[in-house]
Amino acid sequence: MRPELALIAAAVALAALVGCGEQRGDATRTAPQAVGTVPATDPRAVATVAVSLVDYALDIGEVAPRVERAGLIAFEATNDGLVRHALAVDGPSGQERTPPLRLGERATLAVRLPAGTYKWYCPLADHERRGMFGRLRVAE
Ligand SMILES: [Cu+2]
Repeated sequence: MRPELALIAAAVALAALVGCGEQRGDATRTAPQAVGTVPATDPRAVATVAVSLVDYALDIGEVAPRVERAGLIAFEATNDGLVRHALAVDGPSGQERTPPLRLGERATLAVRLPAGTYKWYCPLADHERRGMFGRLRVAE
């Protein structure tokens, strides 16, 4: 009787070990990383830049905006103008932009930016030429 019980106990222990191994395997799987528009409260964002879109300028309250840290940056754009506007950032992988926003509408654009200087602007109609553009320095 006793040797049989010991054998059963060993089998149970082995099953538990195998079970643990499978759990470890599941835990190491990584979820796909989302890029683009994410909620403003995204904990992955290293910085948030609030910008007001007006007719016809990007109003951030600074002449040469600078973001202290490189990484995922959340741009919170609010249209405070009378016509439709959007916010675009030319990042390392091309243009990232919000949808067109009406007066009072707001969108958050998350862009992963290494250290450098980037152009941001309103991509609608001739708004960039009319003054809706600027340079954004990141960790420089
Ligand atoms: Cu515009």
